[in-house]
Amino acid sequence: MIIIGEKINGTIPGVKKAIQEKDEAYIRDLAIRQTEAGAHYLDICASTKPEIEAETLVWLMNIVQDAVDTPLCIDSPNPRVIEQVFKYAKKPGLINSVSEEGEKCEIIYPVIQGTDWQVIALTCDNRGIPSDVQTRVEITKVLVEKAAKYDITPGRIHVDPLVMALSADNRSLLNFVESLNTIKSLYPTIKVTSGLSNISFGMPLRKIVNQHFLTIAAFVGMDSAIMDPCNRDMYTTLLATEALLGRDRFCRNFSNAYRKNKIGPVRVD
Ligand code: THG
Repeated sequence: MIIIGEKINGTIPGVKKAIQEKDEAYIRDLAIRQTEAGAHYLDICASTKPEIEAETLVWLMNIVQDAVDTPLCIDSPNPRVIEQVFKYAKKPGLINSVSEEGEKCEIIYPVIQGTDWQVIALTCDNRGIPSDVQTRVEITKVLVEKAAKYDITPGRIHVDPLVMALSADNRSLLNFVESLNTIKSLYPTIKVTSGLSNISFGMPLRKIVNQHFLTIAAFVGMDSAIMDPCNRDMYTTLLATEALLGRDRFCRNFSNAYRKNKIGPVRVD
């Protein structure tokens, strides 16, 4: 599983405060801790008011890149902001995200044309987030076809089918699985991603529900997850699931992580 560390996000109160107080050490610590916990990419989301979003993102990106070598996942709802800050990334990473809303593809795809950058593609459009599988698949087709015009192959696209809250839509997980299967049958090399926390919105014991979502999603072939790798229960769920799915030879990662007197977890790819 490709882990996209979610903790540098201005919607989290501690991060919001660090941004306001220009607390570099706080951000640096989050970058180091997530990297040491096994993150392959670090999501960077400013979530400030629009006037200062770009400068805040650049500030965050510089701190993170001075602290760790982990590639970035640049997270903004505004494609013009991504376009502006892109040049401050020191190595190729992930763009979060394009969708069929507005001119997102037309702005972002040319920026990553001819690079090794990958992109998260949300299955939503100007009508909003679809609740059915068919519309998700149709939007994916358009996003992939538009990408091809800029030589962006399906292998560089992580489709995020935007899982709904299970408490609002009883078929949320089942629709996610069906979307993943249909999208992968159309484009075998495409990647599927998801945040882990939306599914449990409005439920008690959210973290337990999120962990079980991760297990099922990994089982059906989700490629990447936007998650908190520093959350021990979530990371343990991931290691146990990888072992159960035969992706951890001799259960070495799992054993190294949790047998007494052993060093901490090694990365799971
Ligand atoms: N898809 C895509 N991008 C996304 C999301 C998605 N970006 C934003 C969001 N969803 C994913 N990021 C977060 C960041 C923080 C939290 C949830 C989602 C969060 N964090 C708590 C904290 O750090 O305090 C608790 C974390 C924990 O312990 O599990 O809630 O869906 N493409």
